[in-house]
Amino acid sequence: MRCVGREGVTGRLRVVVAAFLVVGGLALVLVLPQLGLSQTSDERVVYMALIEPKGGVTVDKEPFPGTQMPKGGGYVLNPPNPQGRWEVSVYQFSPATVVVRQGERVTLEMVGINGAKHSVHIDKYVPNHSVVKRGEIGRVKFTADTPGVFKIHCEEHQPSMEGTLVVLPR
Ligand SMILES: [Cu+2]
Repeated sequence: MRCVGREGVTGRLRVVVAAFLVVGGLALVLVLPQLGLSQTSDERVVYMALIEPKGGVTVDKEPFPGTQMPKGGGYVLNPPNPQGRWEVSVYQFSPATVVVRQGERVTLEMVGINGAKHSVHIDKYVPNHSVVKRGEIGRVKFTADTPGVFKIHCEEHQPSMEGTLVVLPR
């Protein structure tokens, strides 16, 4: 029978403690980025879809409402087609509210899902229209140097296609 002396037990204990430290350290390295605690970057990319949710039905199920929609292209109410189907839709940014921190270098990556084109500008930050066509990606970049609440506009689809940029103070 093999006899383990005092030195042998201490040595094994050291190996076990060292193994725990290595595994624990590895776990921290893997978990911290998930918690966002190690994020030091001042870059922020926000992905936005330029969308048009739509609903429709035939007149035998629901009569055409004939509502007077606000002008500007944001709301669309199409009367019944020859098959009796009518449709309603609205153009929107998704998400419509973007929150960033003061000082961040922001990229809004906008994808045109529906609508032939969207001419987008942001009060204070993006004065010139950035045009995004269906099936294309438009990237708008700016540094959020001033805190506050700013409107994001689409020229073609008022009044509904409007977003809000919130710049939180540091
Ligand atoms: Cu639009």
